[in-house]
Amino acid sequence: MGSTIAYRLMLVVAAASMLGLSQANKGWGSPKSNYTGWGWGWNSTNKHPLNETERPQKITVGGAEKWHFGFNYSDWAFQNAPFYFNDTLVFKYDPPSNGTFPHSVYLFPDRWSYLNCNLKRAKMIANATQGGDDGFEFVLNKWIPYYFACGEHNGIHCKIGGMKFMVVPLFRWHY
Ligand SMILES: *[C@@H]1O[C@H](CO)[C@@H](O)[C@H](O)[C@H]1NC(C)=O
Ligand SMILES: *[C@@H]1O[C@H](CO)[C@@H](O)[C@H](O)[C@H]1NC(C)=O
Ligand SMILES: *[C@@H]1O[C@H](CO)[C@@H](O)[C@H](O)[C@H]1NC(C)=O
Ligand SMILES: *[C@@H]1O[C@H](CO)[C@@H](O)[C@H](O)[C@H]1NC(C)=O
Ligand SMILES: *[C@@H]1O[C@H](CO)[C@@H](O)[C@H](O)[C@H]1NC(C)=O
Ligand SMILES: *[C@@H]1O[C@H](CO)[C@@H](O)[C@H](O)[C@H]1NC(C)=O
Ligand SMILES: *[C@@H]1O[C@H](CO)[C@@H](O)[C@H](O)[C@H]1NC(C)=O
Ligand SMILES: [Cu+2]
Repeated sequence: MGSTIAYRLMLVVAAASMLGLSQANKGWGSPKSNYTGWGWGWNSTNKHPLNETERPQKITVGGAEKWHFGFNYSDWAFQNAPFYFNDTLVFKYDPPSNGTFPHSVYLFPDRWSYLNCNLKRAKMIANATQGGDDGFEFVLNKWIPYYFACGEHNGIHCKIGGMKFMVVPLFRWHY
């Protein structure tokens, strides 16, 4: 009994430490022969990958790059797809300070606004300070396309800073 609990605790710790490595894996169509299919956080040197019947994952947007000007997040989203229903995206960015550009997180209501980086009807979901510390967390809990962008500098970060991407969460069929 006691050992079972200890074992479960170890699993939780292992899973938690693996969640931090959300960058490591790639999405569909990966040619890697050892690709396991659902393995967010898979780390090939770790002998205990998450069970295939996975819980939702926490994914840091941009991975180690976090959320900043001048990184192609569309590319990142494409390479890190698929994302799943109830996965959590974590946006990490420094709060405004001397010498750093502030960032934020907006959701566009439609594809047109997204393509044009038109913020008129976009909704701010995280302000310039909310990306600090552990970051701003957003759960993909609707089955819709999500259009994310940074809303700073009147859309400039979105337009030329690469700070926008789209995600359509999939269902995990084997719950
Ligand atoms: C797949 O696993 C085998 C055996 O563990 C290993 O020899 C091989 O290098 C791996 N291939 C890739 C692409 O990781
Ligand atoms: C995989 O996990 C091991 C042990 O936790 C760690 O030392 C190693 O750096 C990780 N590898 C990658 C590619 O993240
Ligand atoms: C994963 O979990 C399922 C359900 O709990 C279990 O049947 C299965 O054996 C587990 N697989 C591995 C590789 O641990
Ligand atoms: C998503 O999370 C909500 C709230 O925790 C839960 O009620 C729902 O069953 C989950 N849905 C799936 C498909 O995991
Ligand atoms: C910002 O940096 C400048 C030069 O490094 C310094 O003089 C100024 O006091 C700083 N302002 C704040 C608010 O830290
Ligand atoms: C950002 O949002 C947080 C949490 O809602 C709030 O405490 C903070 O004052 C806001 N900051 C700015 C600059 O609006
Ligand atoms: C990001 O990368 C994609 C595909 O690689 C490319 O089509 C797109 O123009 C790039 N966006 C920016 C802002 O550089
Ligand atoms: Cu920005």
